[in-house]
Amino acid sequence: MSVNNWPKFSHEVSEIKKLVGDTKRAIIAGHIAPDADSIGSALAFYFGLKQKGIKAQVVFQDDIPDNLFFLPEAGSIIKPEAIDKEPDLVVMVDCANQSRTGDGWIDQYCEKASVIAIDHHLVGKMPKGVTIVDEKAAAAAELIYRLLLNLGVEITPQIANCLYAGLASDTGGFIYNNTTSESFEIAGELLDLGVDMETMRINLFENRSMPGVAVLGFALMNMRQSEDKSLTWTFVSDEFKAKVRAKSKDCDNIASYTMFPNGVKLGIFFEEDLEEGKVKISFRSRLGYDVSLLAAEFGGGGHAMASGCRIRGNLKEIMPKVLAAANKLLNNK
Ligand SMILES: [Mn+2]
Repeated sequence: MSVNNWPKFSHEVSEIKKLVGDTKRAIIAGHIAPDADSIGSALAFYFGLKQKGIKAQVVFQDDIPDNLFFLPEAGSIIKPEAIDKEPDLVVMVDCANQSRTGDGWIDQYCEKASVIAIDHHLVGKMPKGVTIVDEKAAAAAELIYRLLLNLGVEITPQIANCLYAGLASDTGGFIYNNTTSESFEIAGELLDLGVDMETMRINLFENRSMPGVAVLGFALMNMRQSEDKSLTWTFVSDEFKAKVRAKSKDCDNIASYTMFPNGVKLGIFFEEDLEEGKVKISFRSRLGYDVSLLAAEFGGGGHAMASGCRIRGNLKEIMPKVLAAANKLLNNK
């Protein structure tokens, strides 16, 4: 695909060109519980704006996961309260929904500034401003890559590494169904532009903390499967987390193991966090069961095959409700 051939979004691209040309200060935000795609895409766009002489700050409400600090400039990412000057441009990446960026901190900025949203999730209400939403894209990073090229940004090794991290992570290392020939095409181009594969693999797919290994073991030991095998679920209790000194971040990337038992169609991972008074829930699915519906039912979001939500309460209260909803989804298809 040639650089300037992105017919699907040519109108949006020219709108964004205009906006960027008028911008002096920007903030770039991603979604809560940030992942490599949200952070990598935000940082890549930050470097792109910097090339254009624009002062930008990358803002996330939630902490950056430890394993993603290897991304260039990840250490400069700020919390909303640290925004020091009014931006004239707000960019949302990997989420096109103001509410996905947190508890509403972004609303005041969106009211006054121009807004750009780049996303590959199912989006309910579009924000004001210019949106590039493509559910067929495997990662927001794919869209950011095309956009940066169209804006005339030079894809430096820093940008390439940020984008590759998003793409590799959202495709599970290029094995999920969302992976397309275009994903490989873009990955190939990024590789040639300076991606460090070993650093990527270690930070995205290995590098688990020892408490993280312990909670994974607990979750595997406590995994249960419905009689017909279609539903698998497991949990990590607050009690066990305390015992092995595991924090919430040590419980990342456990949900995908619920899809390991044979016969499973839908997997659920529950993480109890009594300090926050919430249970964090991750859904996984295959064979066309849409778990974004399930997450949405409980106020969360995500993709058809991977989604999540947080519910106030403890495991004992929450698990039966969520399992019942999951059974309903399985039985109604
Ligand atoms: Mn994403």
